[in-house]
Amino acid sequence: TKLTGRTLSIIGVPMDLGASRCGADMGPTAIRNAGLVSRLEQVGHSVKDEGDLVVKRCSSLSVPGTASSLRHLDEIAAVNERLCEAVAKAAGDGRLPLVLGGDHSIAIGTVAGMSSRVDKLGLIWFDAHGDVNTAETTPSGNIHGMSLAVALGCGHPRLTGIGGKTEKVQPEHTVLVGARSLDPGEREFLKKRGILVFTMRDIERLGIEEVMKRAMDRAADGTDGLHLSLDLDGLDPCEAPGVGTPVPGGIRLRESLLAMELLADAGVLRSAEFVEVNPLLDRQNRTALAAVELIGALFGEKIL
Ligand code: 6HN
Ligand code: MN
Ligand code: MN
Ligand code: MN
Repeated sequence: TKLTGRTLSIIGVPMDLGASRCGADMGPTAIRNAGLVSRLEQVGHSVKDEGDLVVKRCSSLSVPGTASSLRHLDEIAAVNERLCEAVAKAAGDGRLPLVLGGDHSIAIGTVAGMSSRVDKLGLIWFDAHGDVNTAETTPSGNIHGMSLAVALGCGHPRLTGIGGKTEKVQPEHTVLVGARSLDPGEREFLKKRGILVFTMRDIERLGIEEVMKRAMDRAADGTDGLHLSLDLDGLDPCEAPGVGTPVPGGIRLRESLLAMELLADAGVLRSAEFVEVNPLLDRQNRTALAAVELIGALFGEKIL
C-alpha cells in the first residue's frame, strides 16, 4: 500500500456524546478549516470529502454518569452503526478512510468497518488514556473511555455487536502509544491481555523512533495492515490544548510528526482517525492545525 496518489475518503463525525465536555462535535469543521483537503491534494492524493454523518443533538449532556451506566448509549450505538457502514463502503471501494472526530467513541464504528474489510487488522492507539474501561470499571460512564475495549470485544453488546465479528482486533496486534493516565481497572485489563503499552516513560527513555518501530512490529507483523486511532490528547496540552481530557507531560508535536512520518514510510496504513479536537477549548485553532500537520505527515508530506 503505497501512500502517494491514493484516493482518500474523509468522513466527519460531529459527535460529543461520548465525552463529558461539549464541543468535540465541532472537531471535523475545525480540522477542515485548518486546510486539510488542500494539504492532502498537494501531496498528490485525490480526496473525496463525504461530509459529516448526522448526529442527534443532545440537550442533556449532563445526563449523570455513574459506574455501570453508559451515557448516551443508544445514540452512540446508532452513529457507530452508520460510521461502520460508511467506512466499510469506502474501504470496499478502494479508498482509504480518514475519519475526523468527534469524541473517541467513534473508534468503535471505524474499527468495526475496517475489520469487516481487512482479514487481520493491526491497531495503533495513540492516546494519553487507555480507553479500555467497561461498565464495571468506568469512573465516568463516558463511552469515549471504552472504545478500545469494545474493539477488543469487551463491553456492552450494543457496541461490540456493531459490524461482523465481536473481536475486531486481537490484543497481540494492538499497541498503545503515549499512555499516562490509566484507571486501575484499565491497568488490569491491559496486563491481563498482554497488550503492548508504551507509556510516556518509555517514549522518554527509548525515543519515539524506537517506540514506533516496536509498535509497528507488533501491529503490522502478521496482519494485513493497520489502523491508526489518534487521540489529540496524546500530544502535550501545551501544543494541543483543545481537548476535553488534557493530561500534562505528553508527546511533543515534533515527536508526533516523526511518528507519522515513520508510519508513512512503512506503507502499512489502511485507515486513520483523528479524534477529540474540541474547538471550544482550543486556542487559535492550534489543535486542529496540529491535526492537519500530523495528517500531512501521515500521508507522505515531505519537508525536502
Ligand atoms: N478519551 N479514563 C477516563 C474515563 O472516563 O474513562 C478518561 C477517558 C478519556 C477518553 O480521551 O478518549
Ligand atoms: Mn454538544
Ligand atoms: Mn485520550
Ligand atoms: Mn482516547
